[in-house]
Amino acid sequence: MKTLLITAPMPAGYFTSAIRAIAPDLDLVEHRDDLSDAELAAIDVVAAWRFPPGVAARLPNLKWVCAVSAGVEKLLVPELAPHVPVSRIVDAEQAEGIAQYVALMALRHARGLAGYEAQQLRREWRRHPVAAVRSRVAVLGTGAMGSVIARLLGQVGFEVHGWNRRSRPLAELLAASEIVVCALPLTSETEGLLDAHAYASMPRGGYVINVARGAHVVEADLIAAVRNGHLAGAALDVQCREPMPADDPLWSVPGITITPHIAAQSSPQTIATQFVAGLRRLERGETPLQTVDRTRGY
Ligand code: OXD
Repeated sequence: MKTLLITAPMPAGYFTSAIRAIAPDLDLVEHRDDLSDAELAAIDVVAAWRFPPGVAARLPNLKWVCAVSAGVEKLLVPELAPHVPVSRIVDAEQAEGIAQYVALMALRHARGLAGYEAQQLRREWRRHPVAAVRSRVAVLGTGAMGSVIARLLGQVGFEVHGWNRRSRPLAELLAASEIVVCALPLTSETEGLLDAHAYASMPRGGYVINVARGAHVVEADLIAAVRNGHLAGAALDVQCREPMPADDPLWSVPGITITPHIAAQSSPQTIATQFVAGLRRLERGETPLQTVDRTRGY
């Protein structure tokens, strides 16, 4: 079977080497914009982060799409033939890494570290009352990522409440949460969930941590809520525009910390191992593992 790798912005070479190391027999093609219709018609499988516009419609013999990521929303394009299964990567190490990032940002906020960093810049040695962290945190998403995040936050002292689409109304939980963590899949139901209404529901001084997808957050509303002092700030590992351009207004909002989608990554080796296992199943006529429900979006 012939596999097309579409991994940008990560160079495909990392994945090609990792796959070749465990399955040298596989026929791999790295995506280029000038691939012809005949070259695309010969593709059986795609391993990808996102489909470039129009490519999914030019793959008449496609049998499987394997995301090189935990989230698959960039692959669920309307042109993708409905019978093609889509799998995702499930990586316990990645979930742990994301949970560590969330704990870091939640503790940094709850322990007031930004204030001490500002004091240091002023060479000011000043103590303030301090207590062990007990803040209430809402973790939106109770799946593979959300559950690991919730467990680690609980271990370091936060009072954690998970939320998913079957839970109580979101506004009610937000009103009782000093910190809100977004670990949801991006679907038509969750896009823009964290908007002006959601921020207004949170208590004054609230803090938002997003490790899911930029589009969960209405960025203009977040900036307004932080600039007007209702929210203390946010840590955004994901943004609506990635890579985030230098003129993006999010860069310069005091209280908002930006990181470039690095909360955690699956290694090319882990992705290669799961991809090859799925491909071997496909070759035996079986369905690959970790397929998503395409109508639900995760
Ligand atoms: C993701 C990933 O889905 O990095 O963001 O796996």
